[in-house]
Amino acid sequence: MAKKKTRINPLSDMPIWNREMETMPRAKLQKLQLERLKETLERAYQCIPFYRRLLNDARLKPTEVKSLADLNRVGFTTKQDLREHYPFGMLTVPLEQVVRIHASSGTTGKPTVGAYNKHDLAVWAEVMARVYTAAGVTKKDIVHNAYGYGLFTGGLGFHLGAEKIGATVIPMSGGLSKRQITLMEDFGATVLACTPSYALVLAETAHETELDFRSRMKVRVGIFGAEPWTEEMRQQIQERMNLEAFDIYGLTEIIGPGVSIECPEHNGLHIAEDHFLAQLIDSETGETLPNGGTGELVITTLTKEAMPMIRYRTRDRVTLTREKCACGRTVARMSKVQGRTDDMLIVRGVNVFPSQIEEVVLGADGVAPHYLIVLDRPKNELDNLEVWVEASPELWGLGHEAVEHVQARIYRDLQETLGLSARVSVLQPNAIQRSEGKAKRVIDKRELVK
Ligand code: DLL
Repeated sequence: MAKKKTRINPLSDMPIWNREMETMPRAKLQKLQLERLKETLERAYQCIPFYRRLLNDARLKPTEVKSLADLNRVGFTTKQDLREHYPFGMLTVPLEQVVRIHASSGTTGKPTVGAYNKHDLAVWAEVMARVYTAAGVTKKDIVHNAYGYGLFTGGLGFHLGAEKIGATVIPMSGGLSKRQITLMEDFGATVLACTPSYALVLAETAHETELDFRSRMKVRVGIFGAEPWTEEMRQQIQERMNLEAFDIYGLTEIIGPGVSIECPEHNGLHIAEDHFLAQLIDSETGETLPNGGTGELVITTLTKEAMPMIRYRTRDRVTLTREKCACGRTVARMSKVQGRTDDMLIVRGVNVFPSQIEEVVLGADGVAPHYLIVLDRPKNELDNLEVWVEASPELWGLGHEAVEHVQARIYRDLQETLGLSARVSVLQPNAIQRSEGKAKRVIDKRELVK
């Protein structure tokens, strides 16, 4: 895990929202997890036929669970399972006890549903309070929340946590970027919450309106997540916005944002392990991987009531460690998401992760941090990989030769990193469409051609 130097406050000054839970000795934490696991399994077994089957197949009665390792005998829950039980087949409570529904739009088929009873909303507020506190946010802060409000969990999840810690929250949602900049300045926002790609759009909008973000804005903390982003992207955002950027992770199926968050060490994201039991598996074999390994993150909720998840396959690839962090937290830490197991592109037989391309593109001089990966398969030909990047206005101003030079450089770097050649196009500024939420970085036309 790459360690970041930027730190605004010394660690010793950093409060921890729930010191008891976040710094609990591991043996004690595991005992608590086991207790909660048994309760969750019992609840799921009694109320949800799908889980009763899963546990019966593993010949495991919830009352017979003796250790956390027993869970390894149980099969997985996948997105497909949720789809088959859409919309409310995974509820343990009657709908009248459900007070909130969220959903995330998938690329195919029906959305994935998340349902909460009152207790679940309290859990969510608690883990989001930990998120803010880990990022150094307090009730004195003004949180500009530009995550989308609505079915997406980002907006309301960040809203809930900000209210829990007593901060002032501006419920902006996404879009209308110029207005966002104006209000951020007028209201004196000190915290920005949005996707990393939208943070860059806001930085750019400020630049276009000739507002010097670095000197005019009071924003000192950014809490960015919901999509993969690299260390290079973090550098760009921190540089342009003069803030400390924290990575936050979460997913609708588990609770929304708040599953894990970086602390000022920036050395992995702390998982709220008293609520979410994290395991790592080899996504090919399904085998559990040891501490320190890299694989697919699998999560079992320990306190969610309305819609518990048992061994949910996130498809997110991370490294997991359980070593104590210098900040004092003892809970497991995951690396930045290194990609999704279903994100991997196979180009001419070579495995390519979009994050590898992002690292090269954002590490290059003279280009803006916006890019698009386009895949095509012309009839009877090999896959065609194109990477579109935008020139910075400065580079564009230098003319054709300078642009070609940068293009050739990126081409060489990509060839070295990926082991295959990609056609690189450095385009004029603003040529690539901006996003207000999760950025779409890959256009795979191969599926359309088939
Ligand atoms: O994206 C929840 C969220 C909202 C997280 C706001 C953080 C901030 P979904 O829409 O269900 O939920 O998408 C979940 O997004 O499985 C990951 O693949 C990806 N993802 C979420 N956070 C990160 C992150 C929200 N920090 C899916 N880095 C997950 C990389 C992330 N990928």
